[in-house]
Amino acid sequence: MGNGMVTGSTLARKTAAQESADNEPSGLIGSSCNRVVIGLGKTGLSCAHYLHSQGLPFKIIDTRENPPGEAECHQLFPDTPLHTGGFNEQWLMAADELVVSPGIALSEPAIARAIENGATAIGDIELFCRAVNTCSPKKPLVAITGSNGKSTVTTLVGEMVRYSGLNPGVGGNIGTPALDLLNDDSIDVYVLELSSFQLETTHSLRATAATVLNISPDHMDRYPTLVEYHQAKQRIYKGCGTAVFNRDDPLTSPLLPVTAGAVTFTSGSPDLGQMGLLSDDDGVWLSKGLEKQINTRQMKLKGRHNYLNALAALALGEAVGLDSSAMLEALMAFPGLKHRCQWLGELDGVAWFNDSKATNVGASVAAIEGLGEGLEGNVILIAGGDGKGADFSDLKPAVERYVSHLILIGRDGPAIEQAVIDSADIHKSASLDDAVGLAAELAEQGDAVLLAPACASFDMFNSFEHRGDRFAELVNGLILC
Ligand code: UMA
Ligand code: ADP
Repeated sequence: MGNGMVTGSTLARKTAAQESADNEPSGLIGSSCNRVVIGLGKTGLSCAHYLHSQGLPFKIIDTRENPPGEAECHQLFPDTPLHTGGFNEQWLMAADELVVSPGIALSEPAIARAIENGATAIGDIELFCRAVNTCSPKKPLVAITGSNGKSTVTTLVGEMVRYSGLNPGVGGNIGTPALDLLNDDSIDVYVLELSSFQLETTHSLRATAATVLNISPDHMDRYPTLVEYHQAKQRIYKGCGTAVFNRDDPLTSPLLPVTAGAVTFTSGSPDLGQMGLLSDDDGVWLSKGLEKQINTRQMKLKGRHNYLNALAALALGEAVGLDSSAMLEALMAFPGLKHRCQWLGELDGVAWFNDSKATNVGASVAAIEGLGEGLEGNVILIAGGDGKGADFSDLKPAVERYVSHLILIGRDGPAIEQAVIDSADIHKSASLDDAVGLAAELAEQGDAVLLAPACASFDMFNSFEHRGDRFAELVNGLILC
């Protein structure tokens, strides 16, 4: 990981201004608060529903000409002032509180000016936390962030809750806006995936258990350096009960002292009472201290990165009081998520894997190493797309070690080529369809063809799902014909 520029001491030098930005805002909740919701996507719409249900007035701005939630907004909240196609400076400068959607940066000049003018910036997760924190009794809340593995761990913890006979409310960045979960009274435990964007505007989280799974560069088109991205992720630990962090990745360790518990997980041997991996003649075991809990052969999730995800999920589950045997049952049954190192099939001794969700370098490296370690042959890697300003040099060691042919697609293919030059045979394809055809020609028995692009998909597809589905369709076409 080429993130050596960030160290504990760099990050310890937090300025007074940053500290004060971390303080909880007063939470203007009365109807006299001049509130503007920014964004009318999934998040903005969920905020509108929530504020409306609370009888709190608000205006909405979306810079898009036709934001996705516009029709629903007109229909359900016809009296709510809506401004589309740009910012409304007048509304912003008069605002006390901005409820900013994660897709909009706080550094956006119009928003920065309003904050400078005294407006408080919050997000949907802050509204959610204010509501949950004032409920009695307060329901347990598990909060999960990290550069990679968030959705896997969030889903797995949700399953662990379910196997424990409780009702999980799974949401946040994974898809269902957190505020929508408040409509379901039957939820026993909230399990939230939180992005760095959502954490930036969250001040009152106080999760029962929180984790930063790992940190590697991502969203470098939104953050000036890794320091700001790291600081946003660290906000998840604020006021948490148990902090669960990765002993192998110092950037995940809480910057500020954690008042309650802390549990670490590692791919090495665990310390007493901590989570880690122990090996013996029977293979690799997920373990708590010296206690072997489950052999990885009993799990459907594969790859060292997924064993770390499972360790984190077990620690989070324990922190909210889940039953250990129910958690292990959930783990044994969990098949993993689509588009994450998903095995598609085998043809002439060549296995095909869809890891379209590898939208950053860290995820691609984990997939290449996870697959490469167990292969007779080599990895044929298909990569490229919209690199989001990433530095691709961290791909080089994994490519050098495990990849025989690298097939590049998309806008940032040339940037990847520059970064890994001479590490593998490099080919360029004009489309994913061509790349799959070429991979089929190049692959030899014992090889694996892996789509792990290290890039977002938006230059060629609507989403990573669209890209992964097309890949699966092409591979199925090969295998079936
Ligand atoms: N946008 C504008 N103008 C606006 C508002 C938004 O141009 O005024 C653009 C944004 O730049 C972005 C798009 O519209 O390109 C969507 O932004 P949004 O904030 O309206 O997004 P939502 O539809 O509310 O979805 C968000 C998360 N999206 C982002 O953070 C970009 C979803 O995560 C999340 O599932 C949803 O809230 C529910 O919580 C998606 C995501 O890509 C999956 N997340 C990033 C990631 O995982 O890497 C962080
Ligand atoms: P996120 O929600 O953080 O994007 P996902 O669970 O959807 O995480 O996985 C995203 C990508 O990261 C996939 O390519 C997956 O194979 C990879 N991945 C999953 N867990 C880890 C991990 N612990 N470390 C590195 N990469 C991981």
